[in-house]
Amino acid sequence: MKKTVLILMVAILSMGMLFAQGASEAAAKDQYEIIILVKSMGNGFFDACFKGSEEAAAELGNIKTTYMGPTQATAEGQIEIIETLIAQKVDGIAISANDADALIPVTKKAMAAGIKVISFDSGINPGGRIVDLLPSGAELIGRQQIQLAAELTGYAGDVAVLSASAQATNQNLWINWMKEEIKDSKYSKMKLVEVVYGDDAPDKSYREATALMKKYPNLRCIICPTTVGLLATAQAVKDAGKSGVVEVTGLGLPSEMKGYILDGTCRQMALWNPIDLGYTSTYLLEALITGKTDGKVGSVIPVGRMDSVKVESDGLIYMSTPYVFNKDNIEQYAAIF
Ligand code: RAM
Repeated sequence: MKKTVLILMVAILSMGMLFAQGASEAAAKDQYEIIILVKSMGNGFFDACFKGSEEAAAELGNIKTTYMGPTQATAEGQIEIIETLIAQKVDGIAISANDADALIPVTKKAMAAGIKVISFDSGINPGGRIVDLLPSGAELIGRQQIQLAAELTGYAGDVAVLSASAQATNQNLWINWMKEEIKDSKYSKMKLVEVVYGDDAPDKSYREATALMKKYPNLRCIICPTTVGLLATAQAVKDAGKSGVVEVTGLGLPSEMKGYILDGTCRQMALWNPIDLGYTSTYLLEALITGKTDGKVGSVIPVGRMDSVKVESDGLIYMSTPYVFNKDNIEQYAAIF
């Protein structure tokens, strides 16, 4: 009887050891495969994010990073890609989400399969990712967009917003804060007439900007909280011969917008460093995959040359404040991103 118990115990113990060994083997691969899954391909902002991811991967030495995204900025396109990544058993995915909720079932499935999932730039709601890396607080970004427009228009006139897709998490949060900011009495002579969506597609954004100018003959400013929308709008306004009549501002890539900043079509705009965003996302994924962190609220996670980040409530991580670009500093930044 005693002997049977002993044999059973030995068997259970060695099974446990086997499992433990299996787990530690899985955690100690030479190279981990991560994916930077963006809203859509062909967007210079995300190209810069991926540059940062490659930089981090080279520093870390144990990460192979791959750049992916649908052709159009839709949740469906991203869901399809995530399904294939689950089948491929990648180790981690950093997603700039086309929808805060629609991706949750598939990212939950990925996490249940052992894949570390984070969102960056445009978030997935809690439950669908471990942490969400934000460039800055949404309030700061949104309020600043109205302030930039007010300075350009002398605090007066009709303004419109040309956004990315209607479901984009990040733009929608920023636009909500823009609507809050413009309620302040100092903007009483400014009116937000409409929000339109260019879907982060250059041609659709151009058409929407042109339509806004036709629909609102007294339009004084178009605010574009999207790098794709801003570039297309600057083009549309310039082509319409309305530079200086319809002011253009928003969030823009210095390298793409330099010409329009210098010719006065877009006299000021804001953005953060997308290279740093991709770099930090990659460090975060590596730390989660190798078990250096569990990403729980309160964790402080080292992120290479970006020092460290702290996980705040709801798993949110904030980077720094956006830069403001104008003709005096654009050349310097255009050379970087
Ligand atoms: C576009 C994308 C991205 C956003 C930037 C500002 O490139 O919509 O998500 O962060 O603009």
